[in-house]
Amino acid sequence: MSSSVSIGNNNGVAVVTIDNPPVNALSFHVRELLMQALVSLRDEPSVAAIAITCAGRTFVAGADITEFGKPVRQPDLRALVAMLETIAKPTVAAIHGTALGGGLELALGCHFRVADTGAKLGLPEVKLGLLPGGGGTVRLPRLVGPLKALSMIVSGTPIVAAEALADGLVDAVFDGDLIAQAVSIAADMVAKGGPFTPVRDRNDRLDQANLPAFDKQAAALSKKARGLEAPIACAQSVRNALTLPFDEALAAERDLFVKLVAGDQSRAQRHLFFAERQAAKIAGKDVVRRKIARVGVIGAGTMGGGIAMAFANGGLPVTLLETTQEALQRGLTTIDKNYAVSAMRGSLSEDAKRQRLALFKGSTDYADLTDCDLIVEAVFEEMAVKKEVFGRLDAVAKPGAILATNTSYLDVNEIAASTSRPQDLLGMHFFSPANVMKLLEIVRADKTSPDVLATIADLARRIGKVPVVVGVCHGFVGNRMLAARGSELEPLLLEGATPRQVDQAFTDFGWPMGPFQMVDLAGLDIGWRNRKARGQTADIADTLCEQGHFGQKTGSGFYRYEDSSRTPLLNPEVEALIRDKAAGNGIAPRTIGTKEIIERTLYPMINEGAKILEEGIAARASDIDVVWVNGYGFPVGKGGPMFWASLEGVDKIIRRLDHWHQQTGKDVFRVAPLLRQMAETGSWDGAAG
Ligand code: 3H9
Repeated sequence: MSSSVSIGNNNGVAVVTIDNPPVNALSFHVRELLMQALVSLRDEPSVAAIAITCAGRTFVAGADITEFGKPVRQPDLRALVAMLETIAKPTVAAIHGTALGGGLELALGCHFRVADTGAKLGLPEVKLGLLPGGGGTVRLPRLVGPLKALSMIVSGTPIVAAEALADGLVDAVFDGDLIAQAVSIAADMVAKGGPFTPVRDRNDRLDQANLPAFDKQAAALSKKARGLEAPIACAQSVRNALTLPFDEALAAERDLFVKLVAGDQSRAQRHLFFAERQAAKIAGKDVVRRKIARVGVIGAGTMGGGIAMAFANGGLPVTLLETTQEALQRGLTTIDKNYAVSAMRGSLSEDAKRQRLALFKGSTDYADLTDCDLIVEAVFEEMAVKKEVFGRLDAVAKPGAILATNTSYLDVNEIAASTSRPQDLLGMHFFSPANVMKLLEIVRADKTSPDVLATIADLARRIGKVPVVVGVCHGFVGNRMLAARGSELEPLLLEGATPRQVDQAFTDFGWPMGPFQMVDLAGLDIGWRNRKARGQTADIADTLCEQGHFGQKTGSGFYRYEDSSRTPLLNPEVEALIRDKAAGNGIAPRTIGTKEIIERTLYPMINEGAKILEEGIAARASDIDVVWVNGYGFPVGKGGPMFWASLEGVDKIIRRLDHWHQQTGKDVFRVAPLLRQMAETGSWDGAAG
């Protein structure tokens, strides 16, 4: 038999091993061979029991995602699991690594499941815009109960082996030789004698009395779905397990799966799955990475503190540097408080909190950075200040240390040129709060060496970030496109829209918040400072700043905030200011619809994305999508701006941009040649990068 499925025999217990690197996905050839193997073992008198296990680093991590959207080739996963359940001999799944999606569904077809202590088990299909389509929604509740199944399936978050044991998902957890343990359990079951009940027939945890509690939890989870169909379908399907006979619930799960897998949302989320992995691949696989054992962070403010926490969360020791003892103490106290809050909320154990805090070393002396392999600067956003910092670093950092700037806008080439080692310098643009936000823009300067880029991309994944390499320009990928997105916001207000209406259009689209809420949260002063530095103005926002309205931190911005609450309230003064400014500019207010708000903000942003690709600032359109979904909350169900452009229709986008360009002459509406090419060829290829 082919090496992707092999059979061994251990005193009457057949051991079926799946070997389909890298993650043992259930591709067609694996399903076909597995089916043949199981049928032959079912009918083979000398085999008393069957154990299913995997070679390599993990148990089956799911169906093969690359097969979705193509015609299904039989046997499909459902047929495989149904076949497993016809076997009267005891069947045992031996789980190491991750049993995810179709992998866990396969294991649910077995009578017993045993796991390695380090194993994780889950049904993450929802993250791909799907629901478990191999019977997971109807079998899992039979083992762990409907409430637990609901939370696992709607969140998609895997649980660890110990939790799986406590919940009844696995029957035993072992350290050491897992296969030997699985064989031993199978042999014990043979000795004990059957019949063995398949999971489909275990109904004791499906108590109808749980329905009200279930519906309450499902309603709470659905509220958070923000327009995504998959979480709702997941909840519905688990409910079916509780209210319908097994076969009917299974058929309903299938129908929901078929609908979701063909839909735009799942296509978008699958696109993002591969886009994130693609973005993390830096050219030059064979490049030798530098060793990063200790990190230095300069600046213990909000950004520096968050960056330091991000490294500590990834298990790296951090030296945190400030100019004064007081500033350092303030920064360390904030870090302490942040971890205390996580511990209080239960997302971090007391032990883990202590371990993380033990990784911090504070200092006010640059000489203490000499043992750092990477030093990240997070000081005030001004070129002169940055240059001074790097001048000092140049003098103390050890040879080969990587130097990084966390600038959001400044020219990284200019910063690199101010050191004697530009090949070791790059940008690491974290997003606030840096310990939470997943995006890391890695800014490649002209002289950054390939091994520095590759080292930082690997490090980013090690600390749980999603890295994207970008080139040098004002604002890199994210903030440059953010400026394009914002270019029509004030004109929209002057023409008659309100901040609330614009924000509502954004949240209806699926953004977590609208642009005016966002600017109130971040502080209007940040954009004001930026505009002043570039000689730009914004009629309304500048006036608000001149009057001291910086947003949430001052209790008023585009909205009002009462008693340090974060709830945005209508601000009649701002509405009056807008009407005043409009009158001053001779603009008569008109009714502006949601569609116009979305088009005038998102189309220029896509156009800017095309320009960014032309210039080689981003290497792929999918990299831009990864930036926007992970750094700015672009709705995952729409796949990022460049993916969404295709859904929206590139022709239509161009027509509108051309029209606005003719009307206003604004550069932001000048259609990028690559956007026109995209309309003709359906591909973003041909970008400079
Ligand atoms: C499902 O099961 C549906 C069923 O309910 C119903 C069916 C009818 N397929 O992430 P990594 C590739 S839906 C194809 O870098 P890690 C990945 O693209 C599925 N390919 O490694 C990458 O390729 P490359 C439910 C897959 O160690 C390589 O493997 N399951 C799949 O950081 C390494 O991946 C999931 O959603 C796949 N299923 O993380 C689990 N998975 O090297 C999805 C991975 O060419 N997978 N690849 O770039 C994961 O979460 C992570 O890959 C895992 C390993 C945690 C397993």
